[in-house]
Amino acid sequence: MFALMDRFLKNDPISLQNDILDHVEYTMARSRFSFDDFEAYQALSHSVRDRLIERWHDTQIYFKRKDPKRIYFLSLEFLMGRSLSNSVINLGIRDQYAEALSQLGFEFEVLAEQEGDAALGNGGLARLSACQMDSLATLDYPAWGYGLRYQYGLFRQVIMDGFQHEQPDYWLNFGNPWEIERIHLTYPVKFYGSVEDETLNGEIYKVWIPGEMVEAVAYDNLIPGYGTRNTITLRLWAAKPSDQYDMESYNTGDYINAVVSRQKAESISSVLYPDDRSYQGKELRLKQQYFFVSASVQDIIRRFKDAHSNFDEFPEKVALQLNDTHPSLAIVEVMRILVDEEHLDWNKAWHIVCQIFSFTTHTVIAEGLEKIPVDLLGSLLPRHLQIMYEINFNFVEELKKKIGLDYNRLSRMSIVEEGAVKSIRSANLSIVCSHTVNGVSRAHLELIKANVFKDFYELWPQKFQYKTNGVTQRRWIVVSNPSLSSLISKWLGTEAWVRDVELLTGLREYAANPDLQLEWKMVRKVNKMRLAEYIEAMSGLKVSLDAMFDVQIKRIHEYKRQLLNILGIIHRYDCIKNMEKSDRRKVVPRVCIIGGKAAPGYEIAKKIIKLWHAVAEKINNDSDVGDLLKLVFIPDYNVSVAELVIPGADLSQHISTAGNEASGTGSMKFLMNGCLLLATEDGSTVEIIEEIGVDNMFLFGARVHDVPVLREKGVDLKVNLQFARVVRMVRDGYFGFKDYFKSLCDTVEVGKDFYLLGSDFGGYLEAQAAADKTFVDQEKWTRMSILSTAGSGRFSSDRTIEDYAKTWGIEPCRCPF
Ligand code: 26Q
Repeated sequence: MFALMDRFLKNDPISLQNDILDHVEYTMARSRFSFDDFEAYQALSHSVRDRLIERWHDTQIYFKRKDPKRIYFLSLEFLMGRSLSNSVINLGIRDQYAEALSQLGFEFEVLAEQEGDAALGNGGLARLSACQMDSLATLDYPAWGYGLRYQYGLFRQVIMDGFQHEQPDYWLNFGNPWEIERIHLTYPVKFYGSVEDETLNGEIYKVWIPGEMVEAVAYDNLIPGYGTRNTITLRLWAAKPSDQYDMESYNTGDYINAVVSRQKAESISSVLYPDDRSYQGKELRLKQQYFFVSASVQDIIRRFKDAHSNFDEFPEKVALQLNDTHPSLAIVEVMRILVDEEHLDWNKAWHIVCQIFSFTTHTVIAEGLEKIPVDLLGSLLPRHLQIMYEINFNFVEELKKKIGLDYNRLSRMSIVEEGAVKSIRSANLSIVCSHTVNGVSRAHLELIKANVFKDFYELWPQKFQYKTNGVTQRRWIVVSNPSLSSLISKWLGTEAWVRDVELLTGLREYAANPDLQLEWKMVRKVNKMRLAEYIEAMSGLKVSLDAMFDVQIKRIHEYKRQLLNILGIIHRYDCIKNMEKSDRRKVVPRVCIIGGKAAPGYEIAKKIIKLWHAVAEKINNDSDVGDLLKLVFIPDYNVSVAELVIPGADLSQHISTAGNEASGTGSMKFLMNGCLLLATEDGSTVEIIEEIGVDNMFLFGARVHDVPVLREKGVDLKVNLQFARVVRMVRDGYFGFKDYFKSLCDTVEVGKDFYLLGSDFGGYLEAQAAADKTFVDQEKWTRMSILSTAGSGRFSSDRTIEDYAKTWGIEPCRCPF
């Protein structure tokens, strides 16, 4: 054993330096005497990767030996962001690397900036998957993530004349040191074709004769835990042409066309779909879903069969988590393999399936639920459609026994939706076949119980649970805000909070301590400075550090109400303009920062982006205003931009119309960093209020139960003069582009204001005024800021994962070396 231990890579600065130089020379094929920052970053990454591989091997061998029940997390999206800093921090060797590099004349932080983001996801759901992988590794759970290795991640956002333009994200162009290509780890994935009967030993089985076959190749991304040797796998699949299947086409003599058509296989994993429900029913999207699900399920069953011969043990060894309905075909794929390929009796296979799946929904509204047209499914996956019909037939028969012949209810609950376009309801399939249905916050569970899944809740109340989302404090404090991290450790006298985040509550007793307050303010100021430098480098705009940095960063969506933010800013501007010059001294200066992408086909969201720019153009160039109000748009918002912006924010806005945000996780990152929240009582905010108290944030707006009443009643604009006035300014072309903004203004007219901007406007302005008033009292503000961080522990993804672990029935399996 000791001889083996000796083989481990060493982590002292000299050994690290030698490793980096070896990678410069032998991996990058550059001279060790001359290499630039990017080459240094690549060599550094390879040296880190070597260390990850060592731990990963040990972990995988240990898991194999112990054979615990495993959790397989299936998600079509993972927003991992950058890997370098996170990896070295979790490995516990950041300082050693920094020293090694400084002796070579490089700065760790500068090299870390060379890395591009892995943006294989849209927003909340995808970043949640990434945070949960970090927690699964840190908490020693035997877990695998499965997803798709898109060649192009989420589109890059470029702003031209204030308009959003989309460009492809060529994230793999400069290589990706963080993945391990496993060319021999492949599975065939079938499409199209027909289903035939085959008789074997007197039994009739279904056989799917495919019309097309592609190969799924595994790319492993290693996820290190913090404070543990455990390192788990995020396995992403890429599509490649299949060798075996295509031999035929070469024999036809048309060699060139055969090669070209084979290359089409790769398009399956080529591009991530932006979050836009109008993309539903697209064949490529369905192909992506099945491709990744089929490869993952084959891999999971192969691993099970390596150690077991009896499928009765499957539920004791395997748990599958469906991240929204996107991977719901996994249910049918498991059924298909068990029945058609493993030749299990249908009832036995069904019994197994019902014990292994747990489903999480991230949606609030019925329109957001996924549907697959039956025609499309029948052509692409003929056998799966048959299996779905059979599952549905059995389900509806059982249901009739329970609820009788209530045809309206039966048709609402059916997996198959009859209608103009006959479709499969992925959510119904997922609910019927999963042992647990999870909401992402307490309020979200209440909503789905009362609305979208009411029928199912009444049938199976025990299936419905919630696991409030969380974010990892490793990335969102330690990596992104190292100075706050050190300050917290200093005052708590320990770094243990990095694994045991509840310890942050220990800060509460020092919240009013002048020494901590002083140091806290210093750290926050330095972070603001970093953000101000970024803003200046990006836009040329100089912002004052004395101003309140007020931030709203998230996907642009009507329900998230970036428009409310803009209209509030117009009101503020209007007030400043109409004020006596002498009164302007009393105005609390603000830098209003917004960032986020609009789905390419979402016209209104794109108009919101343009309106921001039009308003910014006017206000930022108005000499009456000066430093009192500045507007900044951060283009191409992504994970690494968030890491920079969040620590520098004083105030952040989470202002969705109540009942629309399933959870929201951005708020949790701001909370951890001591940023005060201005928010509505929506999603997880309700639980944040319980942790930090109403007095520690700025709340406003209609509550969930008020919303239907207000929508019905509408708001009298004669009463709400302020709102009418600011909308009119936009309508009248005060900021230009009068015709272009007309349809946007129409969305908030009386009777059409679905997201209730008009009725919430007064409360919004009051909450903003309360924030101004508090900001002037820096002692109070800093106390609230410390209490925010102190109360953020419940919103760690470590807690979320502990909650899920109970549902999945898994135990930690800690690699002992
Ligand atoms: C659907 C059809 C076709 C193509 C793409 C899609 C698609 C892709 C992504 C639909 C939805 C998504 C993502 C949804 C999402 O991120 N939801 C958010 O999930 C967070 C984590 O639970 C919550 O905090 C947010 O409230 C929720 O909006």
